[in-house]
Amino acid sequence: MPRQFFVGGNFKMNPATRDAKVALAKTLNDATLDDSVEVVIAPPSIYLIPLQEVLRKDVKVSAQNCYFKTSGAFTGEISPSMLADSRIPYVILGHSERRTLFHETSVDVAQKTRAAIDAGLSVILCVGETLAQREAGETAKVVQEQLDPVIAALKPQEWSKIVIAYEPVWAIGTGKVATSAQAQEAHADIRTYLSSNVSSEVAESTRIIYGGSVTASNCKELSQQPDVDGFLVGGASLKPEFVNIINAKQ
Ligand code: G2H
Repeated sequence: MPRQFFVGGNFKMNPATRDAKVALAKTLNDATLDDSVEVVIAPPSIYLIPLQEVLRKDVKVSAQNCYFKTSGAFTGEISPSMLADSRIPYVILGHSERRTLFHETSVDVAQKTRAAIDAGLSVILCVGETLAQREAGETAKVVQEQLDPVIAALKPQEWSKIVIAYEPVWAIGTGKVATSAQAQEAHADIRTYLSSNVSSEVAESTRIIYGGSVTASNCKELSQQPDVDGFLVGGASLKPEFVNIINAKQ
């Protein structure tokens, strides 16, 4: 079965006001979107429920993070079961900003992934190398090390709830997008690794999306790569051009 194209909008801690977020929802509500694409937007957690209420029903929402415990004395955290209870279907885990600024390890990310799956959520699992790691020829190794604890934590059938976002750190918010050849190579390497370490079925069916300075002008070429199954979009998801990115395959 062909993999469904997936486009996520990661708002990060943007834009500043509720009105601006409602305006983004309105842009999506009024747009003609390719109905073969799964579209998910990830606003800051305080806006998940209000945005879900105003958004068209074929656009889903995602949290940008969660904790791995169900409840308890964890000030400032949100649990996967709370997201599920609020009918939030997705959570982004392992974004490089979480790994770098908030010191999340790949083991932490795997623990959160396990908890999210247990709560019934789907996960947008982010992996990717730094510029120094790429220049040292370590891209595949770094990504594999990020995937290993998740592979150990999940049963093969649970991979249907995972979308892998390959996001080279050097391309995030920098305007320096990976070339379509670089993205294709990294995505194909991930698929080969899943085939050897989970199963060929999981490798074939898991969506691997690209993130890092995706815009309306570079998305078409990237979308034509055989192993690029969509995008995780940051800056451009806050602009009307997000609609063009959703419709990249048309
Ligand atoms: C990568 C991406 C979204 P941007 O972080 O996850 O952001 O498109 O701004 O590089």
